[in-house]
Amino acid sequence: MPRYSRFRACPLCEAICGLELQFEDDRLVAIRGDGADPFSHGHICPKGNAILDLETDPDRLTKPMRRVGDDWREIGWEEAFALAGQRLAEVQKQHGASAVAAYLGNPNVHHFGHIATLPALLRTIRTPNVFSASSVDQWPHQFVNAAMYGHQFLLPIPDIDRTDYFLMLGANPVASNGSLMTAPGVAKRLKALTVRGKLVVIDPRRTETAAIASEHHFIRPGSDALFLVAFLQALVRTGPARITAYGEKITGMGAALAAITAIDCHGVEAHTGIAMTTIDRLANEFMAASRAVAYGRMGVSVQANGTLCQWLLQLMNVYSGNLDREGGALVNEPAIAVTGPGTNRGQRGRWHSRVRGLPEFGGELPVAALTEEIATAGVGQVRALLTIAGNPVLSTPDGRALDAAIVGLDFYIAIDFYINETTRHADLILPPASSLTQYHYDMIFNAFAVRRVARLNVPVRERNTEERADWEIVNGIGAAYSAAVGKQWVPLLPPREMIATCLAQGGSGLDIAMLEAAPHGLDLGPLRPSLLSRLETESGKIEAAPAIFLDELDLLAQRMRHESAAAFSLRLIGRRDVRSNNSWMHNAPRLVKGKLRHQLLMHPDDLAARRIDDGARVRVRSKTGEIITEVAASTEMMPGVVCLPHGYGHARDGVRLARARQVAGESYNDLTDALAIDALCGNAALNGLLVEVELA
Ligand SMILES: Nc1nc2c(c(=O)[nH]1)N[C@H]1C(S)=C(S)[C@@H](COP(=O)(O)OP(=O)(O)OC[C@H]3O[C@@H](n4cnc5c(=O)[nH]c(N)nc54)[C@H](O)[C@@H]3O)O[C@H]1N2
Ligand SMILES: Nc1nc2c(c(=O)[nH]1)N[C@H]1C(S)=C(S)[C@@H](COP(=O)(O)OP(=O)(O)OC[C@H]3O[C@@H](n4cnc5c(=O)[nH]c(N)nc54)[C@H](O)[C@@H]3O)O[C@H]1N2
Ligand code: SF4
Ligand SMILES: [Mo]
Repeated sequence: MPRYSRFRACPLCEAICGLELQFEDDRLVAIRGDGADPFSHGHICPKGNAILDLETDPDRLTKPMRRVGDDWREIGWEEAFALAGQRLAEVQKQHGASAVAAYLGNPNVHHFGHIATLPALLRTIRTPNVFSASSVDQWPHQFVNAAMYGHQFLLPIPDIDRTDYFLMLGANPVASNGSLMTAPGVAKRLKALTVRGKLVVIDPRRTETAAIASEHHFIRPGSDALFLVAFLQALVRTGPARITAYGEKITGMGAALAAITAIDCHGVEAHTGIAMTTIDRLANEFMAASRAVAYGRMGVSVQANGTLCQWLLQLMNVYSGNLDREGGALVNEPAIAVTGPGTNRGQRGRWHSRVRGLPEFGGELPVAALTEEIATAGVGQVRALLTIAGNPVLSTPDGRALDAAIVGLDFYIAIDFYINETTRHADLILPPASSLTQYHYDMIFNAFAVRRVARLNVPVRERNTEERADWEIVNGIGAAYSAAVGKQWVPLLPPREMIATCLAQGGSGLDIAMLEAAPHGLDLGPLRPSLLSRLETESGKIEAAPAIFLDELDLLAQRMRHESAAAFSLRLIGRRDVRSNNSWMHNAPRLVKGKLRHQLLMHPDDLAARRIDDGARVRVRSKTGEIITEVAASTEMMPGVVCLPHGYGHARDGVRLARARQVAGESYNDLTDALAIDALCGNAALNGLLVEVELA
């Protein structure tokens, strides 16, 4: 049988690696990295290969499924769209617009057919109750960008290939392949950096990234804000701020530094685990490096001080003169613009959540408020739900409570191809065809990439006639809903047309024909300084000291004094593994075979203190809930800190994932607390959770 290859970027994580997909007839038979991709240079990880499993997964739905009691019945697409539109309209007619809520999961950002079409559907449904995985993830970054630079996506990205000094907090790109830093083959890039200069990792676990770093320091979970304050104070001691490069385009640096230097950092070692002498040395190195960058991700974002941490990290780059500078942190200039006129800047507080009064950000409410909006009776209560490519029961705080609340809904529609821990409760599931059958342009990750790149992904095979693509499903629901409420639905164009329009408006000079002529993608060169001319703040300047950040800094100092008196117990943090993808790829046989990856990691001294043996079954208890799982002794852990991956716990009634159900492990988010949020932006605080561990 003759084999032929088609080329396409991987849709599974932010690294957007080019893949070579080999077919025999219409059958996908092998996948390897695309050596001709000028950005990923042939890199591929085990998940990229697992696309083979996803494409042939017998549990993957291809037709709409309607719930009938405890069972499911296949129905036709037109019947499914009509039902969806009619039920959403009925619920809103009876209970008001906000009675319908939507939750958008992570894969939406990886599929043009979702990200480009969903805003129109959500506008038509007109609900204030829009939630997404962004508020269990990168809201602090978006929030800080909006406050300092005037747009949530004016995101400074570490110039990983040119920097000489990389200070990294709470990120493990060797496992996660990089986040808010699209850098395919990141391990190679980091190794090159450690030859040329220095990578310093600050993390409560000696991670895969820490293992290849020049230097690693344990830090007590949740104490990063104090570490960063101490770091900035140390920078100040090295000499004046190098901000002349920003000219008139910065304001508030004096106020920011005054507030930061006023904080008493004498307790920094007791609080963080890192000595002041170490911080001083690192700060001296950071200032002395010709090109340096500070960066923090999940570990410092998804915690109570997430926003403060992101602000302080920006200030470190500003202070050392490394913002908007080659080898420092630069904003990409993507071919499809995500900033500028007509884009979502990231406004805040235009409405508030009903129960807790949490402010909206960028058109969304914090997902930590979703359960209470469903479960609390009263005017405006959520009674119908639409989830799109998400699994909030496993991925959002206090998942068990959400699980219970969803059961009480009047109607629940899921756009997903799996019956997972969340969608098992749906009344209607609408499964999209494989994205390999659709045009795709990575709007978000081209914008967050460490180089200026562009790549159009064309369908590599036909979709089966009985299937519908994501954008067709959105159109189907939109049209049926509009008909039911007497509105006009303007059909959304197919992705190829939309991509062509977006490129034409993007002002990069690229058009779709040029991208079609470059099947492996285009490299447009390294990042360039552009932030200063693109600021969207009202002042037209970098706002170094937004008032709410200064207020929060005050509170931080107070909270720390309070906390040092509190009893110290174990703190729980998360982890990622190259063979996992949030909650949804444990049904892929090639990812879950071999060694177990779900265990709670704990330092041998902490085990010994509790007379627990390596491998024992343990009960992990938090204020919110408890789980029982296996423990593994690990000297990778900082004493006093335990570590559990999220996205496990599949063996629940009604979950139709045959392979995943056999994978051991429980859900991290059965322990987390929906009330624990980063007060500044409303992002969930999942890392650094206080827990107890005992023999089960
Ligand atoms: N404790 C803890 N919790 C966390 C995290 C953590 O580190 N610790 N991480 C958080 C982060 S960063 C994130 S992004 C979230 C993720 O949270 P979610 O987005 O809620 O969860 P996923 O596990 O990504 O689930 C994705 C769903 O999309 C479906 N899907 C996959 N591809 C497609 C597609 O092409 N179309 C459609 N329609 N559906 C598709 C899958 O079947 C799956 O049901 O989890 C968050 N939760
Ligand atoms: N293989 C794989 N890759 C993925 C994903 C996946 O599930 N699997 N998910 C994708 C998604 S949606 C995202 S958002 C990215 C996330 O990408 P990363 O942010 O790189 O991912 P994590 O591995 O969660 O890294 C968080 C690190 O923070 C540390 N940490 C926890 N608490 C603290 C703390 O209080 N302080 C400090 N300093 N560190 C702390 C943890 O030990 C961990 O090493 O990964 C993406 N890539
Ligand atoms: S690193 Fe990410 S983009 Fe690359 S192959 Fe793996 S999952 Fe796909
Ligand atoms: Mo994420």
